[in-house]
Amino acid sequence: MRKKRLMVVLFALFFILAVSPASYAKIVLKCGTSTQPTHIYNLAAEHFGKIVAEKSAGEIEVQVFPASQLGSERDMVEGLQLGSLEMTLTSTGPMGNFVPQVKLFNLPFLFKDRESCYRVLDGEIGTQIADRFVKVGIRSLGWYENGFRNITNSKVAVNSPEDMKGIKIRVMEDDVFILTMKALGASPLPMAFGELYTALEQKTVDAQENPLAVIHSSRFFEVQKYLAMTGHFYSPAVLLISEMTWQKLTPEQQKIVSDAAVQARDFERQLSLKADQELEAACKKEGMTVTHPDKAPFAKAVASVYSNPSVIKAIGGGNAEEGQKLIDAAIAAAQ
Ligand code: EAX
Repeated sequence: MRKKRLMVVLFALFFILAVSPASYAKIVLKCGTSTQPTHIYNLAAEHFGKIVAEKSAGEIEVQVFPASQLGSERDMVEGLQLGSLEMTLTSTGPMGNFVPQVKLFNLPFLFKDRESCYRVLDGEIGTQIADRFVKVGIRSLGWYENGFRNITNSKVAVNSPEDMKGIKIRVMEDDVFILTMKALGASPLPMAFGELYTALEQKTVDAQENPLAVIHSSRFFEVQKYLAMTGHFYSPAVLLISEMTWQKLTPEQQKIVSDAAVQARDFERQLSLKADQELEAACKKEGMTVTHPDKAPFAKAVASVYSNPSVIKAIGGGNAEEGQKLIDAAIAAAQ
């Protein structure tokens, strides 16, 4: 009899624990990135996690996994679609494979300065493109920043497009990047970021291009002698959450997550600006030879990318007319 009563009590206890709010399984949002732990993506993702933890009273925990531990940027976005990963902060490098309109932001020399980037990304064009992600199972929580990209290499001080002739350069996995480097006379090789350091070290490629924050945190100065401040692409980043994860959150939790994402975005953009102001000197200090080429001949050399029919069609999601409209609108808004 005693035993029976004990069983009933245990059962009741189990039931209470199973349904009471105190025993809600904590929500863990794993957030993967491709870059090193000290890179601005990871500092921002940690900051985002801190805000979310505070606002949710510990109910939601963000765990950051840097350095391609959870796969390449493309793998991670696929993980979001499958529901095997909750979040990622990624460049737009692989995003054109999911939503072709994103290729718009991969066009060289599209933006004049940071203000122009934010105007386009946070405005109508950026919002409309970000909204398309939901249809493919991912949701944008805001445009973050990777930064203006500069060229590093192990062969020659780059002062003009002519210096790029025959240089083997790693690019992100999108045809707009490939076409741009071909237009400069270089030999582009698309490759995931996680393989890049080794490829530079083993001289599989001579060159790569990335924002200063990536170049410095990845210690590319150990394997690259020359840095040319070309700023040829502005590289946005985007904080993404799996739509499956998003739909499991309550409206209150969704609000906490999306508000924190905006705060962390502003924080990250500040870090990115600071990186651009400080890291050129830091790379010099590490032994890099830095050049500041005139950008006009580079812009002229890559102008053909804008009139490439396959690029225009891709940006329009398979419709050339739509693509041209989007390009024209972006140019107008970016000026
Ligand atoms: O998102 O692949 C790249 O070069 C990216 O700039 C980097 O992974 C940060």
